[in-house]
Amino acid sequence: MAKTVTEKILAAHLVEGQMIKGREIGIRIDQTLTQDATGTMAYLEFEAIGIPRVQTELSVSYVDHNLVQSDFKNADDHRFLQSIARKYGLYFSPPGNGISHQIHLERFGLSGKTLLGSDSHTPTGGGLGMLAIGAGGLDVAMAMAGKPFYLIMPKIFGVKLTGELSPWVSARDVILELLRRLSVKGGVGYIMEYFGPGIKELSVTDRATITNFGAELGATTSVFPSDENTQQFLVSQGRENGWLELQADAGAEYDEVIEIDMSTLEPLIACPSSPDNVVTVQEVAGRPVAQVLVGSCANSSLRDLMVVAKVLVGKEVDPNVSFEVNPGSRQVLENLTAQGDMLSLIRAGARVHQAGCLGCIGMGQAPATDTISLRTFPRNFPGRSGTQNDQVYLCSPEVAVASAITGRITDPRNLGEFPSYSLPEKYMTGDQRIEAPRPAGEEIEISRGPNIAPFPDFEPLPETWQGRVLLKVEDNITTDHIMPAGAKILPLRSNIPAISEYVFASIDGDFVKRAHSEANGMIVGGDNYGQGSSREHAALAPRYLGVRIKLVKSFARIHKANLINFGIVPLAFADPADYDKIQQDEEVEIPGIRKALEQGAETLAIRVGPREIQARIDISARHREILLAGSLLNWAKGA
Ligand code: MIC
Ligand code: SF4
Repeated sequence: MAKTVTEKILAAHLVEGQMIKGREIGIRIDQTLTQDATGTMAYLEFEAIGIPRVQTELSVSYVDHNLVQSDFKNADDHRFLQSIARKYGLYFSPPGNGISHQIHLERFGLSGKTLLGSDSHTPTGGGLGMLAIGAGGLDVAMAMAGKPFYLIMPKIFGVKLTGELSPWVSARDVILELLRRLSVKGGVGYIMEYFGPGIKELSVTDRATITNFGAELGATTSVFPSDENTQQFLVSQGRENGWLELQADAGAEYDEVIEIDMSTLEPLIACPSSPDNVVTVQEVAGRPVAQVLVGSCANSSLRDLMVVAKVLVGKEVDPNVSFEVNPGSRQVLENLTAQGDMLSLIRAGARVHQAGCLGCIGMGQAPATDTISLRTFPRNFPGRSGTQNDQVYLCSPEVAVASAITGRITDPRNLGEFPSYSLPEKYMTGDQRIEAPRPAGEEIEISRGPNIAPFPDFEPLPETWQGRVLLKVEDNITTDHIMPAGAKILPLRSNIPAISEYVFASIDGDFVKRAHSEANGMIVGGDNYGQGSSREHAALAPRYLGVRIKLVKSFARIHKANLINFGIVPLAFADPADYDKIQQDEEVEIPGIRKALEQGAETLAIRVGPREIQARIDISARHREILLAGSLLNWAKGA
């Protein structure tokens, strides 16, 4: 039977189950990546599993998120991660080297391979034709231990690209158009697979912008075929030996198909405060901007920064704008400098930072009160920038630089002719700071700072669960709402008791107090609950506070998996209208919950005072065992 690229990669890695849509499958993972903000916990979990060395073909630990060292905590974590990498046979990329996804694309990603990363933007690797999936840290720890990664066999959404992009319109506009049409829920349950004559117009880094931002569709991942452009990229990286052609067979079938004629696209922008709040730049042009940030795993490749630099030759940014450049990687910085483009950026007034995530996760670069910040980043969820009531817009590097020059949101087509640029045939690869795995058997002491708290113990599921609704929230709640990030909270990622004091801080300042006063808690939510990041702290910290049940209209994929991993039962309203029948502070009981899970029940009755609500429990047999054991770690240890 004719196969899609997705089906080919999945079939080559299938170790459990059958590739029937909607059923659970287990796949072999070739490569893993972690970043520091999720990595510390992932390696504590890996240590708890007790395997002496990583079992993958290649695993990399990156430090890119927690770069501000306002006290010992982040620096301690960096040293912890380095010592772990040395002990367990991983590559280690130290702070200043750049963003995991950009470096992985440049130096490690390979067509046809599977990559599991403890970061939701891992699908960036799909630009190279690999199946790159974001997951919670514990799932990545299991993959490093050589265990399969389990997922629900997704449907495949074919995205047919035709036509050519006009000057000043770029890859970011392609994926903004998809967000505009499909919304932040449009990709849930799907892998997005790109095909059609238009793809040859896109370089690997353009494709990576698309697969990266595709995470905001809620998709499991996104993937491009591997073709001559892929080969050319690997040649430029000195990695031509790793090239493998990978195309969908003629006649391959997709569950859905959507077509984008790229020649009809114009510059687009996502308005505050959701990546799918997309309009044309023309519609919002003229609004004054105070900050323009170019960077992030979505748009900080050499191509993106070169275009910005070329536009700025002989120009200056508006004096009312803080124009900041966050390079994606040390390699990007080296090449930019070698080509002379760095000079144009500095002369034009750019604040050039070290390579890393920085303001994208509120690690500095918070915008001023009541001002507009334009960013080439993937997310503009409320308050994520570090400023309350922020007004963050997401756009292409072209729109960003045009607006930095004028001080207002500007359609870049007003700037006249698009500058010419050429990418090097061979990049300077800048690998000297990536530490290769140490040989097995070396005596390595793990460096553990005082901020690293032991992993909490979680008890098995009780026979009957009784508790209170601690919070009721709306649709599209993000993990940034549940477990905020930013320069103050991120350093607590390796200390669950400390970080749990900030759960739901931006939504309800009394939540933690209420949770402490109740033994057992439940959260009620709307659609697409837990969208956004892969941070397992959004499950771990509420669990630590006694939350054992989440009842919502629907879940985002990674968050649901994280809930199960930490023993929180993910329930969905059998009738979404029942959302109105349960209120915050009500007492709730689920009689016989343990037995129901043991017996494979697909619905559960929830008693809310005198009423009863039916909830669906849509999980695999393996998930049931994990929930009964109280957590994936308990289950894996045979508890
Ligand atoms: C994000 O972009 O939200 C993050 C920060 O990279 C997260 C990971 C985290 O919370 O550490 C993600 O995308 O998974
Ligand atoms: Fe880093 Fe932002 Fe990318 Fe997350 S989205 S990995 S914070 S650059």
